[in-house]
Amino acid sequence: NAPSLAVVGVTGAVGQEFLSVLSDRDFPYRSIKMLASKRSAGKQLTFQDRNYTIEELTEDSFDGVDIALFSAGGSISKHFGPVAVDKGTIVVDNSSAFRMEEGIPLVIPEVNPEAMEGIKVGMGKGALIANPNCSTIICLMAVTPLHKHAKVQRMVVSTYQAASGAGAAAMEELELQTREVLEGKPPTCNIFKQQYAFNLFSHNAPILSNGYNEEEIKLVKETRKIWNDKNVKVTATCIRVPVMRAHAESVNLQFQQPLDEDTAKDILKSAPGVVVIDDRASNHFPTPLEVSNKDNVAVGRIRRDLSQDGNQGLDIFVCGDQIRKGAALNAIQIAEMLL
Ligand code: 11C
Repeated sequence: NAPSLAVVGVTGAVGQEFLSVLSDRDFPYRSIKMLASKRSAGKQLTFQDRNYTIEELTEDSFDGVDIALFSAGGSISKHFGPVAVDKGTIVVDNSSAFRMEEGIPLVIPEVNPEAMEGIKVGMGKGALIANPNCSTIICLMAVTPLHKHAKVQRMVVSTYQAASGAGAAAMEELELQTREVLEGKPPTCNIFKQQYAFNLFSHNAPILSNGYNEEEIKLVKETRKIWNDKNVKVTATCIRVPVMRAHAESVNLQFQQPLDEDTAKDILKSAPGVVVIDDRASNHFPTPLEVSNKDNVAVGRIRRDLSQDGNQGLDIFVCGDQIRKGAALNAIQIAEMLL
């Protein structure tokens, strides 16, 4: 018996990607509700050759819904997530609202599927499962197979994050600004308060009193929760770069056990959802463009960290589609595990 679905935030960049991924993966469903804010309610949408009217998200939206995929921002999730769970719906939430809450699984299916063990459609009650932040997903897809082999003690991450992480409006602004700058006009700065095209800047998430921004702290805390390892040392610097939809991350690793380059490459070659692009002879390594609209996370620049003794450290470079594996695909893989 196929589940009934709801997509919350269906008009957003991730909401639209939910639909593409559901279609690409032939996700079974008996009905699907397209939910959004009042502003979009009444608009028409075609999905798999059927016309749908977008409905306004209300407290009654979840009657009879088995699985709801949420991507409408933290405050919508905070309010409507528990409403849906009370109705018996299993919510897969893409926002940061519940990620660090005790008892709520934070899941990357290739990494910690055991965290959502026992949560299934048909179990007779609702539940909430959180989708990690995109930077965390993309990083841990590549690092976890190495961590399982040699145990990461410390990880230093530097991100190069795409416009899509800030939503469809930010992607539009990047395109608009690029045109404006090329035409010699002043760039429109609505989403970001500074020029984005032909520039880069520190991630726009709020800065905390310790000098880190919230995006960086998500990488620290979510890694510890997903790996169930309170002691792993993580530090990050998150930067927004003028790229449309895929994040890149430079990751420096320090291991407890030695791990040489060749073994690391072999491990990564057989890791699910990971492809190795590491051709030193032709200087071909992962790029955001190459992974855009792709499911797999690409990893390359796999090399021994010369600043560490022996084989205790590695440097790698990772790229992944932010909207797909960083958000919609990961959420739908979680939903697949509910069936
Ligand atoms: C970005 N990762 O790339 C952010 C956006 O916690 O889900 C998503 C924020 C989140 O800007």
